[in-house]
Amino acid sequence: MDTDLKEEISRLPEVPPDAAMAYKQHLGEMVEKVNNRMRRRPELDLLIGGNPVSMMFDNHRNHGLFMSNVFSLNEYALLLNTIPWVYRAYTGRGFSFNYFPAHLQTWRDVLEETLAPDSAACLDAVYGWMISRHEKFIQLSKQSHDRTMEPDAQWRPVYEQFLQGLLSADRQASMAVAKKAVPDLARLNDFYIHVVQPAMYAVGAMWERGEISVAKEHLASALVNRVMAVQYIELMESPEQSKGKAVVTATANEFHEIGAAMVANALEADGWEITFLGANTPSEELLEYVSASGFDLVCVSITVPFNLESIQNVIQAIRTWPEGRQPKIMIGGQAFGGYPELPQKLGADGFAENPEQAVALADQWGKAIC
Ligand code: B12
Repeated sequence: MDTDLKEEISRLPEVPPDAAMAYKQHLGEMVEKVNNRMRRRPELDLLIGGNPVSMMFDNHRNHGLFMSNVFSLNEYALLLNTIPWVYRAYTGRGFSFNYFPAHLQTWRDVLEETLAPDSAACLDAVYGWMISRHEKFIQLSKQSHDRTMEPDAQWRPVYEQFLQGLLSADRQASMAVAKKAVPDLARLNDFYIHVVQPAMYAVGAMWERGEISVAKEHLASALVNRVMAVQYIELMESPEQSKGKAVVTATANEFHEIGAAMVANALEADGWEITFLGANTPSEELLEYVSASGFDLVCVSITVPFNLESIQNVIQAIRTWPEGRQPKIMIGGQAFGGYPELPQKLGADGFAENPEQAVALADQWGKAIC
């Protein structure tokens, strides 16, 4: 993280809860206004590099959600990784760097017009700061990608073959690599952490640079899901004795589910009774389900920072339950990369970086639960 920027954001005004709430409440309306103003700009085609206008609308929606999280959590550090990423991802697809100050200035105008002056003023200071650091964010966006993962030397050949299989849509080759590398459950977590995870990060980096299409990325995800399903069916055994009941899911609006599935499978292999809910479980539904079924452990995955607030809401709701009925809450996923203090700030009992750590932490808690 850039130290000068880190210093600067520490001086930005803290957003009062009512201003954060006003931003959230008016979000739909503000996105609409920003979309309408931006689409009318005569130089739009140049700004968005001839891309469909829906791609720009997507960014406005994601930007609004993200800023809403930044304001509600009062966590400006999130800006420092995310803004360079947004610059890189969109310019990789042909957007001009000039698009960013243009849309941020439009947000400023819309904020001023939509919110009460007090609320608008402190949020405006943050937007003003983002615009003033445009050149710096361009520079940062051109630096190395932070979302790649160097595979362990021992696993590199398997990783390379697996990645090749994914990129060339070769189902049989991917399956064969997985079968050979994971003859039994003991190798499963290593395969997840040293092969599948870096391979999917590489796929993501290629997508981010505009080197592969969304279709190719979808295909890689689908293949990984199939490989994991086959491994699950062939290798998973019923435990003799349950270590406890755990539910694993990705939070509301979170469509990334492969990491959560790995955690679910790793815990199940370790003897936990697992309910895996997959992606995008609405918070209210999750709370109802956990409350009705009496789980010992709730594991939630978050990849994109604009979904952080939803897990905070879930945690806060669980904390109001009678003590004996409160499950342990473990969180994980890429949204926490570079923010070690965030899981605690959100109120979770613990954070784990990967399935291996998740198993170790759950086992540590399990002893206390049982
Ligand atoms: C596949 C993919 C998708 C698929 C997901 C399909 C699926 N079935 O899961 C789809 C197409 C849905 C998708 C959508 C989007 N994606 Co996407 N996606 C990816 C990609 C290429 C791979 C994700 C993955 O499976 N990684 C592998 C897993 C194993 O890694 P992991 O999640 O980190 O999990 C490990 C740990 O974090 C941990 N862990 C994970 N969860 C948990 C939970 C607990 C409890 C614990 C203890 C541990 C733990 O354990 C895992 C194993 O070690 C990534 C690239 C990347 N870097 O991951 C981009 C990526 C995550 N996506 C990205 C983006 C931007 C998006 C979109 C916003 C794009 C858009 N404009 O619409 C949307 C978001 C939609 C939404 N609301 O969620 C960006 C995020 C950047 C950022 N700064 O936030 C990435 C990084 C791509 C990139 N390089 O730019 N995506």
